[in-house]
Amino acid sequence: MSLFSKQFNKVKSKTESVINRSADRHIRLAITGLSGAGKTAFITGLVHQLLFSATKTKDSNLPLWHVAREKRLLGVVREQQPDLAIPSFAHNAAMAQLSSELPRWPESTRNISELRLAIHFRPQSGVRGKLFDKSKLLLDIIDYPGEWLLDLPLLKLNFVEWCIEQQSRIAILSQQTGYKTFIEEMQKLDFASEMDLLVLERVAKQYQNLLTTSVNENGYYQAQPGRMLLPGDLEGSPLLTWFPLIHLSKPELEALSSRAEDNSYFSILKQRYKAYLDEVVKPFYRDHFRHFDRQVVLVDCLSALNHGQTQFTDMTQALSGVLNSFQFGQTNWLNRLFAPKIDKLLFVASKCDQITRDQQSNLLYLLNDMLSETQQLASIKGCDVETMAISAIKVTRHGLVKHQDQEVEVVEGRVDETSDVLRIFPGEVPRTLPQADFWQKQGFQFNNFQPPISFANAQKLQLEHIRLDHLLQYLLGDKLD
Ligand SMILES: Nc1nc2c(ncn2[C@@H]2O[C@H](COP(=O)(O)OP(=O)(O)OP(=O)(O)O)[C@@H](O)[C@H]2O)c(=O)[nH]1
Ligand SMILES: [Mg+2]
Repeated sequence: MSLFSKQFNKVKSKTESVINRSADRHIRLAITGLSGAGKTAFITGLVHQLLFSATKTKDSNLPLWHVAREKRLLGVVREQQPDLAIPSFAHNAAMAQLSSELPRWPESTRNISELRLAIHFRPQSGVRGKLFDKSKLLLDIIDYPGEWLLDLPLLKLNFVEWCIEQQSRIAILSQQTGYKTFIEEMQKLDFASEMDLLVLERVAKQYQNLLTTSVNENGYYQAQPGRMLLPGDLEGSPLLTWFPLIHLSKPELEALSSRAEDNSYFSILKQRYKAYLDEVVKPFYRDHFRHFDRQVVLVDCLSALNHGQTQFTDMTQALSGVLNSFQFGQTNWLNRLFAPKIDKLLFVASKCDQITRDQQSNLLYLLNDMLSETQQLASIKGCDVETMAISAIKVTRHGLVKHQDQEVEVVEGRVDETSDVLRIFPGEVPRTLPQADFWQKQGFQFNNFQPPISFANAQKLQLEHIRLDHLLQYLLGDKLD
């Protein structure tokens, strides 16, 4: 090697290490959404497309992703994740389920998980393009339950204020089985008296059951505290053994607050409420949320429509709750707590392969309408907000059938555990927030399709998607130029 090239390589590697250390070479991409929104399927599909597209020599399966279209993608590999204490995202297990004997969706997940990919690419232009023929972007993908974001408002409320606020949930809680027992038990108790641990645990369990039934069985979305739905390691711990006193008026609660002894039910509930905020809610924002660079929020509008009007309204409100966490420009107390740095926020209507092609733009309009209803988008400062409708793993086929001399769009897929394929017209997606008459007509049923039998035992499963390339260009395009 000549002296010149030695010198040049020295300069080059020095510069490379400087650039490597800059923020541009590393992205923490967080994926969230309420229970069942499609987070696990989304990450599985996205990672699959990334790993797969790097092996394609001919046409890219991600044509709208510039780095792939321009054939600058050199390789994508999984690397060791940076946070050793966070469970790894189970990508291989998810792929194994999709290609099992009877293909099925990956199982529901309960906790935060993470995975790191290294995207090797050829820079296109600019200083980096001139200096290097190869560059690397480290992409950390983090999956966490959206319910965790719904706990944020608790940080602004003390226990009494929170109990009063939870009274607005009585209409929904009272529809759940077990509500009568819960409320009667609370009415019998003197909350100023000495706490009996067994009673406290019993009533807390009843409250947790009300929340889980409302979400898992009756299609509601909001539940506080959010960890009661997905307790993970906290199951049964004092941090999750408490409940709101929704049967007491404000003066009654204030009187309790001033006279209750330290060992009373009231004081212990208050203490546990505070401990939950300090030991569960705040650490999430401090240790995780604060470090995210970009955020995807998945929204399953179709299931919410299936559930009905009150559930759909609940989902819109829950979305507003989720948006709260991103309004850092205005909420200074939040800024002090975790000074977030998210610069792109993407709301995604998921599972759009469940509807006919002509309805997909309606789905996007509907999501936009739900978000503008919350009137919070305008107050998100310093962060680019975008919306899209996608399918991370397309398991249906779209086609046309003749019906009374007209061509009608249909969706074909497997709707149950058998291998039968059905051809369905799922119905129309409303273009705007549905009005009362829409719910009376009920002209739709959006099915949960199963992965096709053709996935079974596939050696090299090649998944299809809808618009993941467009999504990748939005989320990563600027980092791969
Ligand atoms: N047709 C279709 N269905 C999807 C797609 N993504 C998710 N689904 C369906 O939605 C269900 C839930 O998806 P998950 O990925 O498990 O959702 P999640 O947000 O991770 O759910 P939790 O872990 O329970 O919070 C799946 O079991 C599928 O039935 C998609 O792209 N197309
Ligand atoms: Mg999941």
